[in-house]
Amino acid sequence: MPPYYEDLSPGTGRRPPRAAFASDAGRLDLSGTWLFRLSPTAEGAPLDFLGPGDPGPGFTELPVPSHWVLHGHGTPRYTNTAYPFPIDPPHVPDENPTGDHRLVFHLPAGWRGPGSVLRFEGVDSCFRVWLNGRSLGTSKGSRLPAEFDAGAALRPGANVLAVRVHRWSSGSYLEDQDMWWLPGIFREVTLLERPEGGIGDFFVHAGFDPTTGRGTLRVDTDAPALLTVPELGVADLPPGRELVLPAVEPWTAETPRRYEARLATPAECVTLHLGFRTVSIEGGLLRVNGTPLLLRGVNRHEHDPDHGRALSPATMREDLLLMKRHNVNAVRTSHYPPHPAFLDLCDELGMWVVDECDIETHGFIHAGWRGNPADDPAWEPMLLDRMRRMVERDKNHPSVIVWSLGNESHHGRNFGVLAEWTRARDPGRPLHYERDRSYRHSDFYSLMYAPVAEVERIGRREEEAPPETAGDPALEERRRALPFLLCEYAHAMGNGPGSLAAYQRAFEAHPRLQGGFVWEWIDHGFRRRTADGREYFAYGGDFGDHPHGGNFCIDGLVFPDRTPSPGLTELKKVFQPLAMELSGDRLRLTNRHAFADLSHLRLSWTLEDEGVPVAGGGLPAPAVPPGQAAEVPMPRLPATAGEGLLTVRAELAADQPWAPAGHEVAWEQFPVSPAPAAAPAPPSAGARRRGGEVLLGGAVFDARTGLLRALGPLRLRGPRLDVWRAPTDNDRGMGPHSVARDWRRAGLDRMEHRTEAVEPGPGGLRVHTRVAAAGFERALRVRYSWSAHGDALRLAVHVLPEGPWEELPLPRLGVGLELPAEFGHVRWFGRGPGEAYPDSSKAARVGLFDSSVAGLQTPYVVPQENGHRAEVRWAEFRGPCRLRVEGEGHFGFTARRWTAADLDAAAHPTDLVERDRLFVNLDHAQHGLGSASCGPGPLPEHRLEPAETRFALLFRALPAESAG
Ligand code: IPT
Repeated sequence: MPPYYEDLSPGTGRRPPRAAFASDAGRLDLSGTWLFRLSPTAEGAPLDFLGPGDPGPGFTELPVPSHWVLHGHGTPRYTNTAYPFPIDPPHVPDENPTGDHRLVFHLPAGWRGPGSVLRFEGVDSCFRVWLNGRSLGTSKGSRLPAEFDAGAALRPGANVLAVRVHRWSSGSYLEDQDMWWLPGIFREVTLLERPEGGIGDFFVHAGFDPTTGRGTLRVDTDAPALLTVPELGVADLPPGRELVLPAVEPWTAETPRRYEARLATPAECVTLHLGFRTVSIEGGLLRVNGTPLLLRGVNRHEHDPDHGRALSPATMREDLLLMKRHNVNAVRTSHYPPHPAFLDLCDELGMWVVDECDIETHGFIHAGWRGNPADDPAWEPMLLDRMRRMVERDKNHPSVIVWSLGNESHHGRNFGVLAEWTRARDPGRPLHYERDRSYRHSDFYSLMYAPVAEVERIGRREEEAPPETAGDPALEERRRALPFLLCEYAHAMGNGPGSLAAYQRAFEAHPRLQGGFVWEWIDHGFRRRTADGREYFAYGGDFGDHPHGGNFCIDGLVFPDRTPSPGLTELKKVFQPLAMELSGDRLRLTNRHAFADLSHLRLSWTLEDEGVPVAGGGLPAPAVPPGQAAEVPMPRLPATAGEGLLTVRAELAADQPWAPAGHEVAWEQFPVSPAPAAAPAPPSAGARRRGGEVLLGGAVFDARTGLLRALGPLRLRGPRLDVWRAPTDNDRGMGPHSVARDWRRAGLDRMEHRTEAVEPGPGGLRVHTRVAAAGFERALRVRYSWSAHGDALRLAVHVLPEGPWEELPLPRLGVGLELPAEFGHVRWFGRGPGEAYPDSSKAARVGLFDSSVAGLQTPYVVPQENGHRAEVRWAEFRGPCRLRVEGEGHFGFTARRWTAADLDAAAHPTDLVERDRLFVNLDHAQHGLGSASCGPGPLPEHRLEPAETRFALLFRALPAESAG
């Protein structure tokens, strides 16, 4: 007989799964300080802590819930697909860290002991439990509840609860999600009174018929319990009887209307919140209350930089508030059922939820999928147990609209068993499973990381049949009729993702595309400190863990501490549920909500002249119905002297549970008058040599290299061509997509400059150079043409690629220069306030901005190219004097105290050491971001192909601005 942690039973001694609910029966939260001891193996751990006497040696204190590896006992381990132990199912290595937990608790006076239940909300990965020395049972399935009968073992007064937790178990084979392996009792443990005649389980069915406005209500329960909904006048509805309510307000994620209800027997009363809604798939579309949905979703793992998956209620709420404030309307609970309180919050605040089962066997890919538990009948009970525990626990949540069978487990018969059971148990929710490309067990056609072009093809119903259905017309016909979801897309690793707007355009253009879920919500980094106390976030390998998946877990829209990344800011803009278009003096408003009209928003406008507000006011906000459009007249705008931009903002008119009044939901910017064309002044001076220098107006150049050395009082190292950027995670890419590897092979990180000619003349200075990498003939010929125009110095750059450059985009194309260290501030007119790249620029509006150099940096957990400000008209770099740069046409800039090579070499932001100057890049263009760290690279239009290029910049050294 194998030990319980290696057998194929999901557990022993457990009670049947049931709904999570709150009642007036006694509930004792056993969270707090427990005793803990770690043993290196399961076999060698003594059972000396079960009884009332002192436990054996080696125990220290540990908070519960927690993961012991985050409290100094062993280390967290991160792997993506690889199992951190040999593929030898269902066995695990002898080295199986085993944590013994012990708590003495006191039963409150008056506790109704018989029938009491011990409930564990989540224990990773397998455990056995004893109460007062009596074994109650065992369980596997880390992110799912387990209940044990405790009544017979319970005593008045002091009770000894002992829990032995094994880091590895047969269950671990089903838990190969791309995340940290974090053992422990990481969710609450409670003791529940189960009064005789109380309520064991119930299933509320609260439907809504949009054509009549009627609600239907039925509760199935194992007790003779009666349902009362005071607000609806429902009193004592018996189980199993369906009631039709003439008028109810439906629940939707946009309008999360709930009705408080009581389900009661004489012995117990449960409080619940009903949400009336009906989920269906009709006409090939996922609908709620008859209306098709567009899911603007994210994949959410549970992660906290200090506590791992032991999340506080405040952190769960913070996630939801952040999501709602960024126009996210859907969550896929990748890849396991979340803490049950999270779903309560989704019901309350409004969120569409795809609830995913705790099943992933991804590591079998490294064994050619041989022995995959998903396809082995011997594993069926364990898989089915997980599905049942999820469905039973979460079935009463209106927010849960789809059940997902799991993630990345290839395919197999057991999914058929799960699907069949679930359909029978809950016909009211469709099923999702992505990896079985026959989709026989899924009600969605679903993919991950498909490129925009493929998604569009699917939208037009022009996709090819997957091989799994190609030979089976009936199956293929079924698949073709399914609604489409991208269960993962836009890999938000490091700087990125790009192309969010392009995906959204596709989703909005084709009804069959019902949206998707960005991968992923949060960077799974752990807070650590350097020896000298500076904080950083650790990732795979930083704990000496091996094998490890490096920083592949740092792929979220928020940083580990939940600071929104630029990617989330971009997502908010792209997801905004209100589209605005200006045509003439009319503003067209398209309401992209599915259920809410626009009456919760108020509109305002601002006219800016060269970034300075000159006029503004409110606008009437019509209550445009969901999915419809209306026009409002715009006031007559005054003329602007310079570039005029109109910005229209929509903000919350009143406080919402998820954001205060004034929170900006949507905005749009419209150019209303172009920048006046400045007639180029004729050159005011010629260039002449003086010793080793060339003088031109107020500028001094090195006569040998042609580089600018001084401009008036300002000493600098002159601009010269720069094509390199510190590769982003998306540049590094995964698999075949590594453009960064191509760049390095081509030597773009080590370009050398050869000055061919420095030619002063009456019209200015011409410098000819050839820029190329050692070992290669391909080059960029660069001509710098400098001319003086009063106090301004103009630089026109001409770049001509030479030799074979095929298929090799440039990271960036522009010039780099160095300023003295005292330059620490930038003011600019262009896109801001945040960074922007060609395929991630919607969130940055055009305006006048100001930042310290430190404030320009985005602290990606792994340093990489960042902080680029785009479509800049002019910028002033400020120090003892000002260097003003104006573009003839727009340019971009970065300014930092380290080089691209420094950024490239750093593993954590704390590795970056400030140098003695400011490194400024003035870019004509940057390569897009894409999301090739797992998925497609930038779209063709956002690739920076080498081509003959001309751009021009105007430089001025100006005195520092006087205060005030
Ligand atoms: C997909 C996984 O489902 C997800 O958990 C995560 O690992 C993501 O990739 C990458 O971060 S798997 C897919 C790339 C085959």
